[in-house]
Amino acid sequence: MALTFYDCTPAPSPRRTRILLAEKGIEVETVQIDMMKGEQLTPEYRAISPTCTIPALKLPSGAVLTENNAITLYLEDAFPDTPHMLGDTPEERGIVLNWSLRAEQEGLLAVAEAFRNSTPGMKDRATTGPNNYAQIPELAARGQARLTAFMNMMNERLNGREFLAIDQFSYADITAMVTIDFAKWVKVTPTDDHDDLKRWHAAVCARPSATA
Ligand SMILES: N[C@@H](CCC(=O)N[C@@H](CS)C(=O)NCC(=O)O)C(=O)O
Repeated sequence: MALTFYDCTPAPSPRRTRILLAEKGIEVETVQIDMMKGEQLTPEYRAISPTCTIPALKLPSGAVLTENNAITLYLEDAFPDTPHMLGDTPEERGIVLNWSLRAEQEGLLAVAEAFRNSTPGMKDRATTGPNNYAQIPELAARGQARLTAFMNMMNERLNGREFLAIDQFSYADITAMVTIDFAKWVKVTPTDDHDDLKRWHAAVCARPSATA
């Protein structure tokens, strides 16, 4: 089954897809989209992904998924014999998605808010997508504050737990791991108080998929 994955190696969002693919052992054809050259905004890529974002996954039918959450749901159902990244029961699926969405909304988007509103190279690119928006410095400060709250929340959640959502590695761990690594871009790392967060992060980073 031919799947085409639109990737950009240095960027955090397609890394979520790469880790998922590696954990599940799914082969895809990969096309690199160079964001440093603005390739995500070209008419050619816009015809594939109108959101002008990476990742995107083209399915055998020609349909294109532009959201990690949709890509994960699709791959989980289309390849049921590969390791389950959303758990094994309806309850686990709900819990995994719940925690992945929390990591995305409270963590990943906080880093993006801090990064995109403070980085000189992102001037007028404060959001992704086809339209340009000016930076708002206050949003950079808010993103930093939200990120600190996220790390505290994660540390608390991981107390006495091996994984973020359920008793096995899941999509929630992928989203959260990518978020903690992305936070380095805005110079935020777990502190000495974050023992459980650091233990969990070291363990998930030791998995072979982390280097995908
Ligand atoms: N909804 C997407 C968001 C993807 C996203 O924000 N990707 C970034 C790279 S990490 C992007 O495409 N940026 C394009 C830009 O900055 O113009 C997902 O999580 O799958």
